[in-house]
Amino acid sequence: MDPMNFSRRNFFALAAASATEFRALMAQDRAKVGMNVLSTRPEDLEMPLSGFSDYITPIEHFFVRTHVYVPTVNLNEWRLSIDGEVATPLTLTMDDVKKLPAVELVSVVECAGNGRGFIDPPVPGLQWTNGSVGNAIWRGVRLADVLKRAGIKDSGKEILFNGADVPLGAMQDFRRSIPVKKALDQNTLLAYEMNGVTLPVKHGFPLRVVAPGWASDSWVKWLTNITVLDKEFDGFWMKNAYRKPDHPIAPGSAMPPEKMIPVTSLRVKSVIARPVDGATVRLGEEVNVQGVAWSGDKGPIASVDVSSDGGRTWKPADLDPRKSQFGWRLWGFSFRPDRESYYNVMARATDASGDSQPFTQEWNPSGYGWNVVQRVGVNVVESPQTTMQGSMIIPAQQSIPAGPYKDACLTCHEEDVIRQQRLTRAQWDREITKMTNWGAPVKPENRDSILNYLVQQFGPRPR
Ligand code: HEC
Ligand SMILES: Nc1nc2c(c(=O)[nH]1)N[C@H]1C(S)=C(S)[C@@H](COP(=O)(O)O)O[C@H]1N2
Ligand SMILES: [Mo]
Repeated sequence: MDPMNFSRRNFFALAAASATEFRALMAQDRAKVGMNVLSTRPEDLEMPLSGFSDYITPIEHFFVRTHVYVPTVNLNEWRLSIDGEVATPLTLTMDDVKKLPAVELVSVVECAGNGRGFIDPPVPGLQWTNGSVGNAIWRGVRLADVLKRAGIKDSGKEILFNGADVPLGAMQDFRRSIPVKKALDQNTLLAYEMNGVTLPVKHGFPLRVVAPGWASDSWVKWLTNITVLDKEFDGFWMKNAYRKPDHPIAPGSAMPPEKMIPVTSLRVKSVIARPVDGATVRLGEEVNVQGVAWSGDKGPIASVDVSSDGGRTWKPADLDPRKSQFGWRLWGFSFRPDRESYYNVMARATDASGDSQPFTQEWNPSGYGWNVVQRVGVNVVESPQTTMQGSMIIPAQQSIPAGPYKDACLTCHEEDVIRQQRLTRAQWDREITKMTNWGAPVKPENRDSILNYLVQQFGPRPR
């Protein structure tokens, strides 16, 4: 299998579909600004910390997560099909969809892997820090209304979604299913607008699933097919990816996917937008701590507490009046340091069920669900010199030697996704197997040298 042929095939498929319309659609999207680029191709973009000062995240700061390249969708040809365990299979145009009652809601969308970059020992995957999350206004129709028109049979248990994106190489198509109960929830939508504009191409034009309170792997973009199944979908993206143990396991150990449970609800969490870690403040000035908090199925944010002394004492933050069941809540807290010192500022959110953020994370093999209490250091001094900026550092691009590694690993994506990893030999060995299964042309006689190179260049962090 030659992955160049695969990527070329995808490229020509795109080009042939309607290059002009695609370019026009992309041009109508707001350009992304100031994002952390985790992968250029397929595109994965992280929102900077400053984005946590907005109640509604502007599209130019909204994170992007794509497993493969963004597909072209021509609205005139686009159809939504509903089939499987239904009384009446349907094929809908966008006009048909828009005839159903329109519903609008504010909801956080957060990637299950948000915060993976903090997990220790490190695990493979995009090394997100805080910003694979955003809060948007979604407008669309209730999935329940669409399903009612088709009529779910008694045998229908799970709703499977597929989008127009095309897999790379031999990887499986990105498809996800959710239980009927979640699908029929009145807040589960099929959205065609985001923040008052047509759903942008990168966010799933023309239609995407909105599953409020759940991690965004279930929020399928570029939706084209809904299939009612009599059981959970058994493809790779349900049975291998997006699963975690249902109990703590030893850090660094592996667990077979069938022993793990699917990622569903988000966990209560808060992020400090400012001050940034390492900021310097003049003695006598107020320190304004500000951020957002959100939660999942267990109920909205009830309170956020802030500590300025490393967790010894806590005081409640002020909550912004703007709130909704699934949106995030802005909060603020000020204190006036009374001496020169390094202040460890922490924020801890609690949801309506009484769940609070943990102080240490239960490790899991794919690094899902990070919600540890965040800490930022604030240096209070008489006369400040400079302000440090805290941000994730991806080492600068080095020149990549021609050879088996380049040929096998740098066709579908760039080296950026590889460079951010810090993995053991065993973890790199599993990554090579995963990529080989997806069609990476790793010749058996080169496998060892590729593995050695990866371990040498991108091995575990020194302890
Ligand atoms: C056939 C195309 C293809 C080839 C060739 C390929 N990859 Fe990938 N790789 C992907 C795709 C697609 C993703 C993104 C998957 C996602 O976003 O979930 C990816 C993601 C990754 C990641 C991020 C972690 C993860 O598992 O998602 C690493 C690390 C990686 N590849 C390493 C490699 C290495 C090392 C090689 C060479 C042995 C290689 N890739 C060759 C398709 C490929
Ligand atoms: N069709 C399709 N839908 C998808 C994905 C994808 O790769 N293909 N990625 C999912 C994941 S893992 C995330 S985190 C969200 C990201 O949504 P966003 O790019 O609009 O922020 O889309 C989800 N929906
Ligand atoms: Mo995700």
